[in-house]
Amino acid sequence: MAKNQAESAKQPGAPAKVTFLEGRGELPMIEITTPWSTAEIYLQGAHVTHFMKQHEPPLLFLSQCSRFEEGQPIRGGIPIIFPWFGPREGMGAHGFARVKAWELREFVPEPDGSVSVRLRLPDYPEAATYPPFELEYVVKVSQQLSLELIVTNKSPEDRLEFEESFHPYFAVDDISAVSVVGLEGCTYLDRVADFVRKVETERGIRISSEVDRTYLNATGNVEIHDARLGRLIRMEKANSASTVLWNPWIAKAQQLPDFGNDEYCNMVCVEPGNVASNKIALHPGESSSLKVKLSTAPLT
Ligand code: TA6
Repeated sequence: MAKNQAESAKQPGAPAKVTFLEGRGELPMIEITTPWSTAEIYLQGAHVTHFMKQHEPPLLFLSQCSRFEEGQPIRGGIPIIFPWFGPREGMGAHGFARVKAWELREFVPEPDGSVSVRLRLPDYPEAATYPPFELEYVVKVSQQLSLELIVTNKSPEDRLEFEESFHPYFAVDDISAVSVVGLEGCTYLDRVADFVRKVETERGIRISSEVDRTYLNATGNVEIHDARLGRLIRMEKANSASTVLWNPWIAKAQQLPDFGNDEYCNMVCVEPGNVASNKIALHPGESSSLKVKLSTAPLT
């Protein structure tokens, strides 16, 4: 590419580039390039596996050991959790939306060079035990990464009850130099202590062992301060009452077949959603919209 073309491509306003290709494991994938960033979305699970601003390290962690097989969860990126959170007898953890193929509905390149991709979960047998619903997902790629999960109860008479969450794996340089800010004062269920209810007392939460906490009625925004990288990751959320914080640490990392033994050092999950007592119930015809905007800034 000639220099002037390269420069024009970097100026806001150059059209976004959207490419459809076979990704890892020959799974269909959408590759997106904007004037500010690149992103990748696999149709399996409508899974955002990559987002990176120019001149920055990737925002998202993706395990070197992740599977890329039909029907298997991808380890890393941003799994979509629906219609249940956590384990369920005889079924995969975190619902079926993340392991099924989604349909691409449309992609809309904007004049400023950003692009929005809309995907839909087709009807699958796994949904048979739920009232009829529509599940759509909109991913907007620009200098930030904006996500919206839209659930509509299509039943004429039944309530639709579900849990939902984004499950982003954020990339960090070294977990020992990371603090998570924004959950102080919130009540949480501590999974590593038999789901005992506790209150968060730390303004900046540091992680030095397995952490698996479901913060309830936690509607506030959260920041991840990465002192080694000098980066602040900001998670602004709307219509989300719960936030889960997870790092597997050493023992759990060794138990996960699709996760490297030492990869716990380079990731933290901060998961905006509506789970546990914050789960959602929609009346017939009602819709919900879980929104999150992910951005980065220098950590000053
Ligand atoms: O979000 C926290 C959590 O529920 C942890 O308990 C751990 O199981 C993590 O999700 C990963 O779940 P997965 O099903 O992707 O292995």
